[in-house]
Amino acid sequence: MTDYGPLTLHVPEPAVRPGGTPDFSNVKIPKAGAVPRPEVDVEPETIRDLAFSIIRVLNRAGEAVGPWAGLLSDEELIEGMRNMMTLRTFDARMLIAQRQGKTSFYMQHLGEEAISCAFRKALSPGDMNFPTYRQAGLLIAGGYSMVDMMCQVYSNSRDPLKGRQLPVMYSSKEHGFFTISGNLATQYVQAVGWAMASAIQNDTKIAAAWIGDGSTAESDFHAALVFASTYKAPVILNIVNNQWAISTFQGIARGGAGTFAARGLGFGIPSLRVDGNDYLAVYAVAKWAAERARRNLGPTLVEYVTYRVGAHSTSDDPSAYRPKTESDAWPLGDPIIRLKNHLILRGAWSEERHKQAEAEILDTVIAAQKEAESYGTLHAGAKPSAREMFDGVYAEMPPHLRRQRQQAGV
Ligand SMILES: Cc1ncc(C[n+]2csc(CCOP(=O)(O)OP(=O)(O)O)c2C)c(N)n1
Ligand SMILES: [Mg+2]
Repeated sequence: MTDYGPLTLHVPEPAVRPGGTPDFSNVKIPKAGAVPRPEVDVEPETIRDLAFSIIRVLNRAGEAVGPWAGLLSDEELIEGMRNMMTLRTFDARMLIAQRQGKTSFYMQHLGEEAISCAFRKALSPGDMNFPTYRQAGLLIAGGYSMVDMMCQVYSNSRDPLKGRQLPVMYSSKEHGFFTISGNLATQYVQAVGWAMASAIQNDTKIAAAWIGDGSTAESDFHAALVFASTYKAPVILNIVNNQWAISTFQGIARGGAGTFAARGLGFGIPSLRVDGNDYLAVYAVAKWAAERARRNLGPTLVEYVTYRVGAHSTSDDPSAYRPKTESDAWPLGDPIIRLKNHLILRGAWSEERHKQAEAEILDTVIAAQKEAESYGTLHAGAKPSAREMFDGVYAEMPPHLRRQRQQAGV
């Protein structure tokens, strides 16, 4: 008879704790330009390696190299730069506004700006994103009004969502930005369903699903992959791996898969990993995946490897669970500095132009903020009318709601 010992449970542990020395030796980083660029109609099983590598364009010297480079002009890159700088400035102002009590809550993108800003460029009018709270770059880069965004954050009288949503949970059908749901991973099933509907109607529009590393542990993520792979839905399945899910490190949701991109392989879905702090690489991969969807070749799964530099939200204090200097040790650098260095090397930008752009952008964001605040903030000025809370749910208001509205006297 075999003598079995007691069973034990494996609980993955982060490499370091607060006070320790940051360690990213688990993030294997290939040289920029090293990963091949397959044709979009490639057989998925022939590119399985791409789920375990990292597609990179910008090298340490700031040059754009390899088969994924060469897609964007100076003007387009400068526009991308300004979009990322605008998002960072918008975040900084809203963070202060939260500390001043002008809103109850805010969530920043610090370090992740390249992902939503560059991805937006790969989409066409009519395509639909199903975003989480960390893709406001889709709106900024898509030309949505910053005043409207701020009014939503302030839940004021001009809030397009009338105070019904948590701050930062924007919605704009016209800008391809489906209403954010706080229930994580629901975005995946909804995006795949929307993409299937587009195909059923023989339309040409594609969808983009968004999820964080931690949220891939939800069953909705896996259910969505079944439908996407079976029906070859025209959808881009984005996973933003920023290393953290509030205080939980990415190793918990990733488990034994090696990478998040590897999750797609079991479904036969082409799965790529990309340097999420490299504007050029994010754009090139998003464009590749969008092309596959448009040519009716089916879904693509993309893992963006990045780092959440800021706190999870204004309700979080990361010093309780990770070393304070961890973001400085992140080996893929800062997306704005990397694009800035590249543009300077191309002769299309300079330190002076960068400073000037920073000042101009700050002025624009402050002007938007002043206008938004003239319509009220959380505790001051005008608010959405209480009467409106009864609107917009039913085509015809049922009697019990009419009664409640009368009782409220609004
Ligand atoms: C279904 C569900 N479970 C839990 C939460 C609470 N929650 C909000 S954000 C978050 C962490 C998500 O981390 P990740 O998916 O990595 O995204 P990130 O915040 O890093 O962008 C959790 C657990 C939620 N909103 N929805
Ligand atoms: Mg995360």
